[in-house]
Amino acid sequence: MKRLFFAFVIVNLLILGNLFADEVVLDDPAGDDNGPGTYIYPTDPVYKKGSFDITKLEIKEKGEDVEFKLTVNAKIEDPWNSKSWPQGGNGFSIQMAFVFIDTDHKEGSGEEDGLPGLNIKFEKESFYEKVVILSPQSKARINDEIKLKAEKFRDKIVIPKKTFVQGRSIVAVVGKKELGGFSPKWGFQAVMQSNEGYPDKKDFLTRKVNEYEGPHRFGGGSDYDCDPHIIDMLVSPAKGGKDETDKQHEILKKFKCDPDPSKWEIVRIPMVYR
Ligand SMILES: [Ca+2]
Ligand SMILES: [Ca+2]
Ligand SMILES: [Ca+2]
Repeated sequence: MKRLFFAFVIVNLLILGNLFADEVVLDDPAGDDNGPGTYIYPTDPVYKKGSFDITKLEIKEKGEDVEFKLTVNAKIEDPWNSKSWPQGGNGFSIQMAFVFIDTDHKEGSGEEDGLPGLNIKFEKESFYEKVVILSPQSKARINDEIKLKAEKFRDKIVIPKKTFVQGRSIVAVVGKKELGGFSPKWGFQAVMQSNEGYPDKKDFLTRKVNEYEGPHRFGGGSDYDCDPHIIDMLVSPAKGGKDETDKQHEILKKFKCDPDPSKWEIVRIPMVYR
């Protein structure tokens, strides 16, 4: 009897333990993988329908780690065989995503500018403290890119311990220490890009959005670097409703282009807070 009682207590503790492990689940509607509503995928057949369409971001505390699981609306493939790349890749090829995190939700506190090549800024209440990179590239390649193009962001960038694929999801495991802890009350924003192995000299492994799509270029934007180079993002309340598609389009349309770069206006994007 006593033994049975202890088994009962242990089972309950395990259940409670799981309840107390923090988790955030954010949904995104399908079919809004067109940025401000106009973007078109590159024409090469590797860019399969739905590959850049975020449907869910799950963030789970797991002991000393935090797991970021980003799901898209297509099976994730590795058409360029990333594991054969010079420094070895993570088993996918065309996607790259960034999870920006606002840990203090204080106006004006943190970094305002998105990483080079994204052409985005954050709203004043949502400047970020950390950004987790979900990339098929090796840690060595990402570190090389930081050195070349993103020194200013070095203390914000978090390269996962490991990144791998599970069906339609990219999973990244990050040390909690590197995030400075974990709280489900933090603000999160996942933006979808495409991994470009031969990026422009200022772009952080990102693929460009131009006026017209090409084999390896998104279309429906501008040839100047004034349009947001993100294909999909999260919007509050992150429940996956149709209203979130409209809101995303509205936010990402607010850029201005001009032959004179001093007249450009870059979009400002929000975070999602639970
Ligand atoms: Ca989506
Ligand atoms: Ca902040
Ligand atoms: Ca979206």
